[in-house]
Amino acid sequence: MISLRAEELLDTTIHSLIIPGDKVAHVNVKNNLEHALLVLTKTGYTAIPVLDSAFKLCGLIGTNMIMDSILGLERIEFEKLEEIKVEEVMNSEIPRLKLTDSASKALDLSIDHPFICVENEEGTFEGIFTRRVILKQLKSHMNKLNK
Ligand code: 2BA
Repeated sequence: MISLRAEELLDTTIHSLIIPGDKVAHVNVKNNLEHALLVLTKTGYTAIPVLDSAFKLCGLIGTNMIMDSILGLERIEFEKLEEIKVEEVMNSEIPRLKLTDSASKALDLSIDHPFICVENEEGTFEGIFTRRVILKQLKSHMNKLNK
């Protein structure tokens, strides 16, 4: 990934700063929670995007949402993991970015969201913008200022 000056970084579009879709762990909206929990556990991420079969962005699912949905009054009802679909539990009220949005807008959203999903004009998933990427760019800029 290229290293940019701060003004350039904030003015630039997020296009060169995203993790591309083929490198992002995700689940299908029709998968059951058992599969989603498996993907989350194996990848180590706390939340990942939910897509439909046309690769359109539907929402996010996280371990906390899954655990909350199988929490009974006296015990965790693990047997429900197989019955419940991701679409019943996911959060579909999520911020979205377009490839043409500025890094400045993405930085604002990163304050409250560890990652933001990026889609193209047709709503097809393109990748994610993470806190890690923007922090790395800012750190590189600060290092240059101190030299
Ligand atoms: P979390 O899973 O809560 O991860 C928080 C931070 O911990 C990550 O920040 C990263 O620095 C580190 N981390 C966690 N799991 C990791 C792993 N398997 N490999 C390497 N580093 C790991 P960010 O990189 O800024 O990511 C922010 C959030 O974006 C993550 O939150 C996760 O929900 C999502 N994410 C990042 N990369 C992803 C990917 N390739 N696929 C799916 N989701 C991803």
